[in-house]
Amino acid sequence: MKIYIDGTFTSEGDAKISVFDHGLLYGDGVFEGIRFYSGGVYKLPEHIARLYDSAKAIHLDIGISQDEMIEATLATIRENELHDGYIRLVVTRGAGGLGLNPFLCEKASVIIIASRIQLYPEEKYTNGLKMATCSTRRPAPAALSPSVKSLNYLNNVMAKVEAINAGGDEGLMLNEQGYVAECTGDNIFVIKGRCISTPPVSAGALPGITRGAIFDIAVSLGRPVREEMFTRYEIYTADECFLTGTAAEVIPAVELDGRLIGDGKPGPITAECMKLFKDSTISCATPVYT
Ligand code: PXG
Repeated sequence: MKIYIDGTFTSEGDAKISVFDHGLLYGDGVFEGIRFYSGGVYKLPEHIARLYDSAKAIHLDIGISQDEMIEATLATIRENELHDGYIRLVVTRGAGGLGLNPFLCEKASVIIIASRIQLYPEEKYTNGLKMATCSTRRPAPAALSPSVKSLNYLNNVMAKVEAINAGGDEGLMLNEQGYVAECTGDNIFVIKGRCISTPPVSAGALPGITRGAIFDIAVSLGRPVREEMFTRYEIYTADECFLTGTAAEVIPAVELDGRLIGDGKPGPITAECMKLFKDSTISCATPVYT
């Protein structure tokens, strides 16, 4: 694999950054995970806009324009001659001193890695995931906005550890008030009767790109998504539940904390959303090869 670092392609073995980079020392930086399907990058401008919003929020000057970032992303896929896969954009604060002050870092570093990702085995898309509630809460907005996709994912990593130790595939994360926020790397949707609901961003959810795609799909199904606060009760008693994320795409969740959701099988609206999402991956793409 060829890795893009600050405008240059390097072979995987030679792709290295400074041990003084504040991305490593303090988790000081931002990232994006993006999919490409059949030579088209899914919702590329949306992902790049979110990356620049995350950077703005942490007072990080990426140093290149959004258009240049789009071109660099496409160039990395071309360089590796890929048609289907996953692309990780990482922007670090850059090399600085052994002190927090980010203004002493000379300039941000941009790293682009094209690869593959399979988060869950195929069987989980057919039979659904098991979730466990984590005692690790989403950070309060006054600590670090949950909308920032920062390199500091330790909170999510700790929640994932809890979920796995509890025998779950994915961990449900609550906010400080005990309302459902999202999962460790995915947004969550519940369906009850004709209603599809998901927590608002203000509950601690990342404004997921896949989440946004489901909003459009739900409108096309004549049942727009309701953004509302809910607790675990609404998941235990839901008819259906599914998770969304770039890596996971749309995946059914059939159990939470030992309770079956609905009849414990993926439901029909989930199946419809999975199918319509697959269709949308082709129609919302920026071509890599023209
Ligand atoms: N919530 C969080 C905390 C995330 O990190 C999502 C929701 C879904 O957002 P998108 O825009 O992808 O629909 C994410 C994204 C992983 C992994 O390895 C997870 C994400 C991205 C890349 C890798 O689990 N999560």
